[in-house]
Amino acid sequence: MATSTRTTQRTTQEWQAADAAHFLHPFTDHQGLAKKGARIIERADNIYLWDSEGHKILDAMSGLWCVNVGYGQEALVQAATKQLRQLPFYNAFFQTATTPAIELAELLAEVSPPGFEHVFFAGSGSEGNDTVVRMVRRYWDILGQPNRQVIISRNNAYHGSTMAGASLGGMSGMHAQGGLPIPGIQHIEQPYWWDHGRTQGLTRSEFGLVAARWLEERILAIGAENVAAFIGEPVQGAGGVIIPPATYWPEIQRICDKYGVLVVADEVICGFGRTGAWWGSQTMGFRPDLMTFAKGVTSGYVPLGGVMVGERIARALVDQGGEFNHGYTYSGHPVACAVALANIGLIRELGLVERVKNDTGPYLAQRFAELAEHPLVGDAETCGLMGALLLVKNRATGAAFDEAVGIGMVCRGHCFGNGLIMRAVGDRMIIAPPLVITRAQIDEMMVLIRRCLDLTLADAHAHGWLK
Ligand code: PXG
Repeated sequence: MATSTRTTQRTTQEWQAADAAHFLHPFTDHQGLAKKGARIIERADNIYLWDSEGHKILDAMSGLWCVNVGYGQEALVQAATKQLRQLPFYNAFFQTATTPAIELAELLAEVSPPGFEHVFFAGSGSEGNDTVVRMVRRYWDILGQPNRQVIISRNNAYHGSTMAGASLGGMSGMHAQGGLPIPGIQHIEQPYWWDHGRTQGLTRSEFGLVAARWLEERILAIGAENVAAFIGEPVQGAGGVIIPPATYWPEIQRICDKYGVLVVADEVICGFGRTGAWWGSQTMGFRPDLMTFAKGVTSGYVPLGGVMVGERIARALVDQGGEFNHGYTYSGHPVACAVALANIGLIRELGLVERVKNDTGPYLAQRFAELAEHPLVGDAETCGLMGALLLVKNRATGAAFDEAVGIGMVCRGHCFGNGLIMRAVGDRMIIAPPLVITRAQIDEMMVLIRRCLDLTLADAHAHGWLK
């Protein structure tokens, strides 16, 4: 078991006070947090975390969709320390390279679909998507079609929190702060059957085609000669694990091919085995031109992101483009690349992608189908090792709870109180456990989920929220 990494001995309250005094957290209302005090996480092993009060917590979110190989993997620790000693940093700008970056580029090409022979490294998913914006616009410049500027994305997409990432994303709360989106980015409706198809009386597969054709309508409205690319997460993660119908992505591909529009898969969550294939685009049946990655590439042990660059863009950049005036200090950071090499090696050695596809993914689907019978659950869906439970007031009609109830947050509170980390996105309770999770641990997770649903149901009865 890992030893504590704290530098000084303090009580939980002392940590919380120092946290409130100095640490501005991402996406956080700090007044609210200061009243409660942050939960201090001190150590982890496999799929479990321990907080500063000694509570053991089952981490059904893999940190933040990233710890694919689970915590405490010594191979990654060794890879980092070895590289830190040998060469902690060197850049890749001035006609130099480091060996871990070269080897990782080679390995990423190996685990990517045919036609992906090149990679551009960044430090995070957001930076990867900034690279995407610059690269697709540069591509069309090189091809002599500089008018192709517009990138089409979707409502409720998440593509990061930099100016470009937040603009590509379709989160209204993010657009409301800081004058976003930046010019040249447009959004169509998301392929969320429950909200946009079910109520129209469409089957899921009919709806998939309808939702894809919203893209065609938008391309025609803008003029195909002005459209650079379409970007989407194969399965929307932060938006609430929105799994599109199987008909959606192939139709998106057909439309993009028809109008010569580039396809970008944001694989930051779906990549590296999450859906039961190396890439979510493989599970969803489409062939992107670019794939953004981060998170699972290092299982979150150190930060790394980037973009897999498909053949037609790579050929334009390499053969015709001259210098592409873009890059980051940490593009190809040797320590991050060394950890990624060890991580991908471990994913292969443990057969995690196959395990998700053939064993734990189908098992999670089966266990989630049982949860669909719970009185609070209107819909239960999984894709590989991501899953969502939609909490509804009335299963027969699908009627939603009053927004003021915040049923998802009520349920999340019970999760926190019962040793389970599950996220609430609106009324959708979502999970994405580490890919090393076993069937027995899935059973253990199901006991906790069911307990939290039952406690939430009891609250709903007690407070009259079901009326
Ligand atoms: N694309 C996708 C699809 C993501 O999920 C990013 C890009 C940005 O990556 P970085 O490394 O810049 O954070 C993400 C990140 C949530 C949540 O609440 C999800 C993410 C980040 C923070 C919170 O589910 N995904």
